[in-house]
Amino acid sequence: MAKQRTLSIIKPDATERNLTGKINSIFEENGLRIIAQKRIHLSRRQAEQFYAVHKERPFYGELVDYMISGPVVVQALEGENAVLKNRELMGATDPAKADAGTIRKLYGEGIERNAVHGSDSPENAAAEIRFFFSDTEIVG
Ligand code: IDP
Ligand code: MG
Repeated sequence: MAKQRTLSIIKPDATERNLTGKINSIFEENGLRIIAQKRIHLSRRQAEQFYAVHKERPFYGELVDYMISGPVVVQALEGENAVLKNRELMGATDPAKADAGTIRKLYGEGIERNAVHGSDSPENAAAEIRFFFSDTEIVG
C-alpha cells in the first residue's frame, strides 16, 4: 500500500496535561511521520466548521465549547495506511471501550475529552489537512 496522509488533532484535554510529546512518540514509534504540525487556539467559527458534520448531534454545542477551551496541536501524519493506522492507535471514541495501549485508553478522560482526533477516511483526511495547512507548511 502506498503512503497515505491523515489529519490528527491533539485536543485541549491532552495539551492541558502536557501530553503532546507522549502522543507524538506513539505516532513515531508506529511508523507515522509528523510532516506538519502547529499549536493553535481554534476560533469558535473554525471549530464549528471543522465539526459541521456533527451539527445535528446533541453533543455538538458542548463539543465546540470543549475544542476551543484551550490550545490544540493540529498535525498531518504520513505513513503506510495512515488513516486506518492512526484510528487503530487512537482507539475507540469512548476511552472506556478503547483497547489497551491505545492513546484514548492511556490518556482519554471521557467520551468527549478523549485526547485526539483522527480523520476517518482518505477523502476526509485530504479535506481536513487542507482545512488547517497550506502546501508550503507540509514537508514530507
Ligand atoms: P471520533 O472522534 O472517534 O471519530 P465522532 O463520532 O466523529 O468520534 O465524534 C467526534 C467527537 O465528538 C469525539 O471524538 C468526541 O470528542 C465527541 N463525542 C462523540 N460522541 C460523543 C458523545 O456521545 N458525547 C459527548 N461527546 C461526544
Ligand atoms: Mg469522527
